[in-house]
Amino acid sequence: MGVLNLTPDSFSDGGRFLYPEKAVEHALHLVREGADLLDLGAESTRPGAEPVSEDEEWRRLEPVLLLLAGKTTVPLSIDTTKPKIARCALAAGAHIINDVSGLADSQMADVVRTFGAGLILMHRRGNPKTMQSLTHYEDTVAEILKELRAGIDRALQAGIVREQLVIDPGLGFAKDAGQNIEILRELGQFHSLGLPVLLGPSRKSFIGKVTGREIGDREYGTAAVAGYAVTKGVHILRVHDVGAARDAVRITRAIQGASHVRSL
Ligand code: HH2
Repeated sequence: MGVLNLTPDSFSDGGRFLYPEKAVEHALHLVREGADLLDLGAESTRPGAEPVSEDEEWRRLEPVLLLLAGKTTVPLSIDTTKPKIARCALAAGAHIINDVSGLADSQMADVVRTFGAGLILMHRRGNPKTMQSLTHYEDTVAEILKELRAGIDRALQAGIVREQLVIDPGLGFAKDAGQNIEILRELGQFHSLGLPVLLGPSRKSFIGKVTGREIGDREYGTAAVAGYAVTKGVHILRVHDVGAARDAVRITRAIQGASHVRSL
C-alpha cells in the first residue's frame, strides 16, 4: 500500500503533494513501483497534529480522488476518521476506509456497511494531541489485541462482515520506540484475530531511534521492517517508498519459496 499524503503537515512528506496534478503523478509513480493499493490521507495523524475541518479535508481530497479514480484500477483507500469524508469518498469511487481511530465515531461503521467497503481497523489510544501520553501498558501486545478485539466487535455489531476487515497494531500510535519493537517481535500474535494484518512502519521515529537516521533517510530501515514483517505473515505494508519495500518483500518471498509475489 503506497501512501499519498495530501497535507501540508504530515510528519515525513507534508506539503509535497498539495497540487492535485502532482499528487496524481506521485500516486501513479507508486503504482509503477509496485503498489497494489493506495492510501490517500488529507489530515495528518502525527503526534501533536492540529485537527482539520471536514470542509478542508474534503477540499484537499476530492480533486485528487476524482482524477485518480479515472487513471488507475488500483483500489483506493482513504485515511480518515470522519464518517462524512468516508461517505463522500466512497461515493466518489474509493474502495476502502482506513480509520486510524478504530471506529471511535460509531457512524463510521454505518457508512462502511452501507457501501460494502473495506475497513482497516487500526489500534490507537486517544488522539494526535493525547496519544503519546497514553503509552502505559502492563502487557503491550495483550492490551492492543484486547482493544482491537473490541473494535472488531463494534464493527460486527454494526453489520460489517469479517471479509470487509483488516486489522493494524498501529505502530507509533500511543506506543514508544520499545513498544513498537515489541509489537514487531510479537507480530505472529496478531493472527489470533483471524483477519488480514496491515502494518505501517514507514519512516517512523522508532526506525530513526534504531538507525540514527533523519526522517527522509529511513527507507532502508523501513524496507528491513517490511522484509521481516513478511516472514511473520503480515499481508499489507503501508509505505511511502514503495520500490524499496517491494524489493524487500520480493526477496523475502523468494527465500520463502513463494511462487507468486504480487498478490502479497
Ligand atoms: N500511519 C500513519 C497514518 N496512517 N494508517 C494505518 N492503518 N497504519 C499506520 O501505521 C498509519 C496510518 C502515519 O504516517 P503518515 O501518513 O506518513 O503521516 P501523517 O499521519 O503525519 O500524515
